[in-house]
Amino acid sequence: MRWKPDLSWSAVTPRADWLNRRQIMAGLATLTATPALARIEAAKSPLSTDAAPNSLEDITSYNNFYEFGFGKSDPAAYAGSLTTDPWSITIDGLVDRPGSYDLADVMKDQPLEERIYRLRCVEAWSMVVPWIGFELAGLLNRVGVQSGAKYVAFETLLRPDEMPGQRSASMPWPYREGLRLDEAVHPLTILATGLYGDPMPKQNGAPIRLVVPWKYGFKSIKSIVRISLVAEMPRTTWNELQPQEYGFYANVNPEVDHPRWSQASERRIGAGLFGGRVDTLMFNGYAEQVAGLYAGMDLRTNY
Ligand SMILES: Nc1nc2c(c(=O)[nH]1)N[C@H]1C(S)=C(S)[C@@H](COP(=O)(O)O)O[C@H]1N2
Ligand SMILES: [Mo]
Repeated sequence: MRWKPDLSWSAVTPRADWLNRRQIMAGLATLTATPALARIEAAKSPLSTDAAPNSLEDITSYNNFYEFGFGKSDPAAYAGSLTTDPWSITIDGLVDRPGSYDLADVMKDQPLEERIYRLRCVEAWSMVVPWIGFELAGLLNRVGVQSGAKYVAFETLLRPDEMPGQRSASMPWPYREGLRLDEAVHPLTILATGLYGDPMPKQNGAPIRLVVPWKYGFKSIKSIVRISLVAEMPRTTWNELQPQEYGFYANVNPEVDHPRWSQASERRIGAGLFGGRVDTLMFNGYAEQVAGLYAGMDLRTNY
């Protein structure tokens, strides 16, 4: 986002203040005790793009994860201190089986697939990422969605001890996002738990994050701890901060410019300073699969 918070946490909090001794020791222990990460078995999917994925280096060094700072390299520098095990997700609202589920339970019986998707940030840069994940629809089926549910709301972990950005009030925490129910159960919508065949790097939203490839990247909320089935359109972080700039739908649309910049093209990260500009595609190239979700809607007013 080009939106500037009035007070950036990094300007007021020297790193040493929040990286305390306990965290340093815990970090060292994990470093020495963790064996090589197990590779994840995942089936290939016809829903993957055949575009060349970005390098692991690009994907893990150029990130937006404001809980760790506003700079693109802040998440890689600071997310290492995030404890992602144990992890549980509260599933509540209009569901038959609400509760607090362990990550392993959330993933139980959900077939993991590799999904190579384009990721288009509203700031007009993009990447191609080989996610590992499962369809959100599978999880929603398992918990039983009740008939009054129209939307799905998501929340990121709130843990200022480990997420230094959350010590600044420049954004309302926790980060929140939401989807309409039909968007949430679309087969392209996944909960991703890894990429490049390994568990999710922390800067990319470990241990589990949403990926909705036809929407601007800010919809793809990271490090999820709550999923709520609700009747009304839920509040979402960027819409709340700048409603004229960030709508609830946030479908990638080259014809509807952001108030402060064009959305007609994008800079493909890693493609070099001069070679990297490509045209932005309607629904980020997924129009064939998702345009029907918006039949009859004015996409200029429902941006
Ligand atoms: N919790 C949380 N989720 C988030 C963000 C964030 O700041 N906090 N940034 C969003 C934005 S703007 C983008 S473009 C993508 C970036 O995902 P990546 O860093 O894995 O490329 O994550 C999205 N999810
Ligand atoms: Mo973004």
